[in-house]
Amino acid sequence: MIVYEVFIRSFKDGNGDGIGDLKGIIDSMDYFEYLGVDALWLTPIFSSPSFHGYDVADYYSINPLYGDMTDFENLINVLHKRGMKLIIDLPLNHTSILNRWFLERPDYYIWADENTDVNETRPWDNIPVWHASGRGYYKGTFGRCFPDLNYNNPEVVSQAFDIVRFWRGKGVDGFRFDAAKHIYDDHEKNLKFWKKVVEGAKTGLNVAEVWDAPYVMERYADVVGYSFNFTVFGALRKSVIEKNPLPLYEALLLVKDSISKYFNFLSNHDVTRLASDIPGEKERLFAFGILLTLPGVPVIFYGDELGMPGVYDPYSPEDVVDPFPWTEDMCASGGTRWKSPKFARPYHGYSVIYQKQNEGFLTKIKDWLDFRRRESWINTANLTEIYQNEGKLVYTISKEEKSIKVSLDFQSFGITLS
Ligand code: ACG
Repeated sequence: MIVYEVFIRSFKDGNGDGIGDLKGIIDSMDYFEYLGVDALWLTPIFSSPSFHGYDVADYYSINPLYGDMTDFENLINVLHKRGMKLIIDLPLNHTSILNRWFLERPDYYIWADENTDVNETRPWDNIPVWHASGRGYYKGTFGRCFPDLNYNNPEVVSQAFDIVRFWRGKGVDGFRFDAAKHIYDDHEKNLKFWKKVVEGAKTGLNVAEVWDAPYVMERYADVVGYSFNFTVFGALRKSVIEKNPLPLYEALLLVKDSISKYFNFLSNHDVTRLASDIPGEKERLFAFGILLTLPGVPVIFYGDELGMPGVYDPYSPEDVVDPFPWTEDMCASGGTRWKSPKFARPYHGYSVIYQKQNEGFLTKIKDWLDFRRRESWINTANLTEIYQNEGKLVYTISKEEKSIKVSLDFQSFGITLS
């Protein structure tokens, strides 16, 4: 199974307003089939005042810019008919400040009391967590517009369960649980919460977004089904950039026993795109080769298959979600134009059409995608016999009678399978 992350607003416009939408995704089925992906992960689809949608105004709605519930049901039907699955992104930690709960149900949110240090900041980047309002200070880990929900209130917990059941009832195959470690300030409590959520969702294909140490991510994977593999993500890039197998080798040793519980990835909407860190095509193809030979579920961030560049800037996060270049001019029907392309510019050879006609990166990566589709057993394979020396890294992937030895040469960027 291969998963493809679609940032809806930038992907394909189906109704001519220049904004990517659900109908546009339906219109893209042949492309997904060409790539050979088995599941889509859609970034949040709900009503929201932001371009990314991680601040939800109404969990039971479809953002009108992306379509309506009928479009959503159509999308599920079309995907399922083609044998593909749908994972939706669900940010349950916080809502939008415009969610009516924020006005009507203050008890659904977290308010400072006399013991609270309202100058508290996030441990990883010193951004303030508490925000002043006419009703006192409220908590918003991701900023003033993203008030955190209060999961010490049982009503909020049951709201979360209802939301998950509702979307499972619509036919979604699973969820990406956004910011999964932030629900409570305590992993044990979080794990209990997610266990119940997943039971309510009757399992499904679920993945926790927990950007943390490997042993932490692994615990969430055990409960939810999968975790994103931030360990391999960082190490893989470092190894390719530095032409040194050591970072990846060390990362693989840390995650090898649980590798099949991970969604492995090279980029996502929160980081600099692969092509901006690794501009060389040979090196990038090598990175894809590693991704597609590792057990677990490989995830491709839309546009990485074309070598779209994009440098992440937390103050301008839309830089990494440039419009998907279907055509070189980027303004043909279906192209999205809600923002000007900052990095993936027109007439630079990024488009699907250009690459198909000129044997671009897309056609080269296709060989690796086809390989992974043929060898789909790798998803649940074991990773063994990992060693490195003299600029090479070797590992074996095996399952029952099947086995492949993968030799990676970090000097020539060659991959040998035997
Ligand atoms: C998710 C989404 C993201 C979204 C939100 C909010 C959450 O993917 O798009 O933002 O709905 C933290 C959170 C994640 C969050 C990222 C952006 N991602 O935990 O849930 O921020 C450290 C911290 C992590 C932190 C990370 C960020 O521990 O918690 O992620 O830094 O850089 C090693 C360490 C590891 C450390 C890393 C990196 O791996 O083990 O602990 O992680 O190094 O140093 C949305 C929008 C944004 C908008 C935001 C408000 O997409 O544009 O700004 O909302």
